[in-house]
Amino acid sequence: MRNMEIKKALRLYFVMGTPNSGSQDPLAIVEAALRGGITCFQLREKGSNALEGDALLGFAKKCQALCRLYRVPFIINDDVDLALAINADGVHVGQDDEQADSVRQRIGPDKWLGVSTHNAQEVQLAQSIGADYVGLGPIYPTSTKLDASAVVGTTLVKEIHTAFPDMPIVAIGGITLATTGSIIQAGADGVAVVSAIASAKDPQYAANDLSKTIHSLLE
Ligand code: 3NM
Repeated sequence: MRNMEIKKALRLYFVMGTPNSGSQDPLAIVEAALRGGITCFQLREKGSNALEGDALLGFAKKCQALCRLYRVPFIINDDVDLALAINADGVHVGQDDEQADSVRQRIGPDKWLGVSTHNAQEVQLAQSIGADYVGLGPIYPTSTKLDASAVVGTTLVKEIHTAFPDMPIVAIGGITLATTGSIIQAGADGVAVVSAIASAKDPQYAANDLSKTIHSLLE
């Protein structure tokens, strides 16, 4: 039941922080993405000019309120204290962030825990410490995450989906409308994107296009 709910939420997973918003109002982008049909939102406040302290707390609360309005899960990247302070729906961590098993202990059994992974061994470890889903990437080259590891392609999605059929999988890294279909066909439950929505001329339109493509393949 929880697995099915998570797999559905992963379908169109929008990841963003204020540094990804260019000259646009970041909150307006989040709302446009929600109107366009994203199924999950992750606040990933990283990079130069990232918000901190009260400014971050305030922005996170505004994002959370919008997500609640649209009944979309609100996940915090790599900041367990913030996730606990505002009672977010979950936490996402990478391999270099706080150890996933200690994160699970701190957030308890109910909040979702996502872990970024790059191979079967990392997925196995994530599963053993009770991750609710794994991120796989970067599928394609991306300029959004400067320290992204080597490109894995859709081959890894197929391999992980076959080896861990119950584990919810979201693919990330350089994904566009044009490549979304092949990623879903490879066995991902959904795609996670930053720039395909945040840098689009019309984020609502971009999200809606992605949403229609994904739902037509998964219904
Ligand atoms: N994580 P875009 S790639 C946040 O490989 C993130 O784990 C990645 O941004 C990973 O959709 C990435 O603009 C950036 O390529 C994704």
